[in-house]
Amino acid sequence: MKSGIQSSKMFYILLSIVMVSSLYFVVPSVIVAEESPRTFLTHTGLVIQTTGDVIDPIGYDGEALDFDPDKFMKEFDFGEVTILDDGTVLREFYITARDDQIMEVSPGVFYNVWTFNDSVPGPTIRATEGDLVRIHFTNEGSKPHSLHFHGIHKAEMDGVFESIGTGGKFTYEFYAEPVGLHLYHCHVHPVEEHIAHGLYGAYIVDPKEPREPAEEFVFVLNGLDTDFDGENNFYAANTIPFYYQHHPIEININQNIRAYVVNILEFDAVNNFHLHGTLFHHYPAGTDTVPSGYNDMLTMSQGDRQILEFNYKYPGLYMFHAHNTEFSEKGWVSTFLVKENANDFDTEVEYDDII
Ligand SMILES: [Cu+2]
Repeated sequence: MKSGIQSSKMFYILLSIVMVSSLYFVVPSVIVAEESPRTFLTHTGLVIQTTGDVIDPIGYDGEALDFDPDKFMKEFDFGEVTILDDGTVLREFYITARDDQIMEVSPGVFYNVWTFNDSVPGPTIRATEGDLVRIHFTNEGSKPHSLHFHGIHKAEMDGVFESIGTGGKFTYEFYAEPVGLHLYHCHVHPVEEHIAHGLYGAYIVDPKEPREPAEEFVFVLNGLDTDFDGENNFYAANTIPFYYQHHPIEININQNIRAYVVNILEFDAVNNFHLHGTLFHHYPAGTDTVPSGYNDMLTMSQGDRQILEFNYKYPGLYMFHAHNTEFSEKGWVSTFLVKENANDFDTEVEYDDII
């Protein structure tokens, strides 16, 4: 009898263990939520706490920063123009580096961005071949920074061996050459850290004879390592994951589109760009007048850039994204909304012209 009571006690004890254990599978989030945030030392030396990909900005007291990808993709900085005595066009730009700001890069995800002119990417610098480019650089950050431009220039203007300390200034000067799509970025060691935090931008040198008219967009392909483990948690065109998926870029059918695509993605060896519903002619670094191919896919390593020219034959919503599915599912997915333009369907006029 006694052993019978003990057996039933054991049964109920085992049953209650099984029931409590099964709750883990019913409400695992409750259990995960009880994990204590882990403490990390960030690149900037701040101590922050996080339970995973989402950074709780404890410890950040930097200025909050907003970024508008729609504005960025169509905004070009042509500088302040002066015509010199010999007829040369001088373009002066003012770029300030900071490393103390935070940006909500995705809902609830805060990231300590390092910025050129309060923006990630920095402003798209634009000049015409042969212009004299003068860049007044100021470092208002807590770490040394520099500006390294791709293109043709003197060694002392390369921004690699002379890092500019806190409060320092440096004037970079060079002629805009060659024609094409280039980039600039901070080149202070460890470069990986300075690029991963956002110190880069696009640099366009237009030919003296302008390219054909087109609607122009800049897409800087980048990523965000929000938990500082040396891998990207998010990927994007123009910094904000999934932005152009939720805010389609509106264009018209048969409208000529020119996209300036720069890959600055840190930590991953290659990035890529895939366009749906049409194909593009592409110009590597934009330096040649003859396209290198007609394709809907581009594969680019870090620092690679391409000018793409295309148009859409049919209206509708079309994706463009990384064909690397990990990247697209973590934010590098965008859309064009192609609208009908009545003027493009005036076939009667075309018919009359042929007659
Ligand atoms: Cu830097």
